[in-house]
Amino acid sequence: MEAEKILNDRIEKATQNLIPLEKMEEEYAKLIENGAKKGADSYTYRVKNQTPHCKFGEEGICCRICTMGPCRITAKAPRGICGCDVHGIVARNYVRFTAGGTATHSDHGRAICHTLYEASADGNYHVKDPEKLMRLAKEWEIPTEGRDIYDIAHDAALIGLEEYGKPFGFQRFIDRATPERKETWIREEVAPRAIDREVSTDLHMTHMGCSSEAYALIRQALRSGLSDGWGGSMMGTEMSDIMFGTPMPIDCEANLGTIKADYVNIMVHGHDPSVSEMIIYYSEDPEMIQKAKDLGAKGINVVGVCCTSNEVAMRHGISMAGNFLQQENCILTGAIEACVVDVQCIFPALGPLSKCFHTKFITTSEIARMPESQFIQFDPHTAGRDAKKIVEMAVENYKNRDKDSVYIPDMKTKATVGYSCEAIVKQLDTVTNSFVDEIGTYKPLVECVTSGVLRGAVAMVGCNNPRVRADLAHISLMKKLLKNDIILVLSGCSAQAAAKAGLMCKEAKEVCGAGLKRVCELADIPPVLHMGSCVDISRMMLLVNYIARDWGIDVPQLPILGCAPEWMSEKAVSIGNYVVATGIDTFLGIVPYTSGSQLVTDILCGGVEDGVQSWVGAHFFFETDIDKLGDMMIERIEEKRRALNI
Ligand code: BF8
Ligand code: SF4
Repeated sequence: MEAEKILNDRIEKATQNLIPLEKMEEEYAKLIENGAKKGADSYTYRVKNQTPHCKFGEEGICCRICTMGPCRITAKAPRGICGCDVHGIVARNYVRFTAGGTATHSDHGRAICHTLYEASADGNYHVKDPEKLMRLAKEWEIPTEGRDIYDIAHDAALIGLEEYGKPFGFQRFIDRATPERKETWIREEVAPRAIDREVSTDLHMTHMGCSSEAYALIRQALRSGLSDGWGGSMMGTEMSDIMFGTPMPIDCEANLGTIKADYVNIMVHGHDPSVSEMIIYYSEDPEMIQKAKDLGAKGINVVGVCCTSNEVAMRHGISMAGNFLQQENCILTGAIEACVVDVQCIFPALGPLSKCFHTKFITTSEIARMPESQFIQFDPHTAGRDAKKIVEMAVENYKNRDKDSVYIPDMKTKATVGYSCEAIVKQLDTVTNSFVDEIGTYKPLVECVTSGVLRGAVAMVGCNNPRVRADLAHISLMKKLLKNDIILVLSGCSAQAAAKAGLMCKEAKEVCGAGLKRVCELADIPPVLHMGSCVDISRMMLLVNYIARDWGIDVPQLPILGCAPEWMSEKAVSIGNYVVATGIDTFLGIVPYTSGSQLVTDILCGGVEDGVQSWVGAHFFFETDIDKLGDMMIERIEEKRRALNI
């Protein structure tokens, strides 16, 4: 009786935390309607104006890389003016799309290295995880004996920066992969060299009159992706952990209900934690809080959007107001005093939108300059002063809020976030207590999979995209996989989709199959593990390689898949390339601009003998029917299990 009561209580608690998508959509529609009265635009209106999309663009068959064009491939015109065929054009476009993503993630990593280079005991930025720094120093053979921690940090930052342009060899981080992966990459000529070199090679190969052979181009797309996942992104993750702390499980809240009516609200949005960390620091400054109180607010509330949200949630428990397609909704509440952005995934719409309210839209990076914003350039030397100024501006702006036009939907869920590799190992240690080496052991997890208690794992990542109902693909897929005892690791906007729906809390075990539920109880974890922002997909790559090491099999044999059901950005294609090249089958719910070439599709999706499958042991799957995509993933996991005789 008692057990039954406990179970009922749990289910009740879990369902309270699960907000149905329909309820969320009703609230978003209300916000858009209220906003329209103030002249606010919304992506939902703009989508209508842009539909139907250009078919040539969608299929990737338009080439505009020289001014003899643009050339568009049709039945009547099967070649461009230079003679390039459709496969060359589609593959070149694919490489250029990848280059955008690789450059973006990697430049983020570079910026973090620069910040670490400027860190000092009495400066704006510090070393918060000296142990991680020491591990990296050992890996990179940086002398540590008797040296000041900041001297070691500067050496690490410098070596990190040199990875971008070193003239010879491969990227250092590929030594972290299993020997089999490294050998495969070198054998297949996709091992990444200097990070910037791969982006240059992308652009050089795709210049007019260079490569037009699809196989060679797709190979380069993989190499470019690898220079992101095992280069620039990993650099971003590593140096951020050293400076801001390696994430450990922490509770937070999610969705628009985390914006507080009687507080000064500051929304941090973008990707680079160097900005948001400083804003948080000053939002906790007693002088600032007193100022807010003097103006009638109860205090200062910081909320996050997009990957910045992941960065600050997993290190400080800051609320996740939402993901990519939620950014306008936040401003539409009328309760945001300042929207502070750094780089990537920021709608240019936010400038004009903020003008419909009292919101100050503040840009902070020369990389992301936007009309109708106030630009305050962030720099490691002046970051403290600038952040203080921004927080002060937000506080003072509270008095300009039109309280009658505030509408904050009453939607808020609990989430537990911050499962870095270090955190996962620590959690597993509580189950087995078996210290092996500095990396730790994932053997208990392997045992759960080999015994069949867990069927496998899926890394679900990526954006929202108005091509599908926002979050629907994420949430429905997650529920389906959880029910089938497949554990999930999440990052990027997929993570916030889960958190908003209430799937990222421990009570969500109630929606899982019996095996996964048992694992969650034993290890005291949610069934959906938050691993961070999009650059933190590098954490997932390490996790998968460590699991392969502890299992004693190759990565492509693992019943582990990648999935991006609602992706939209160039970064996502770069990610897809390195996830596949790491040996992990990757399932996409949005088709890249490749459908114009059957050959390119086949090379990517295992349809030809000589393609990514034969090169790296994994391939892409494209399927826009999300239910079908879920079935395909479950079947693929079972297929891998059968091959392993488990
Ligand atoms: O890098 S998941 S919408 S926020 S691109 Fe952007 Fe996509 Fe979100 Fe982070 Ni990743
Ligand atoms: Fe046309 Fe060739 Fe120039 Fe492309 S490179 S625009 S296909 S002529």
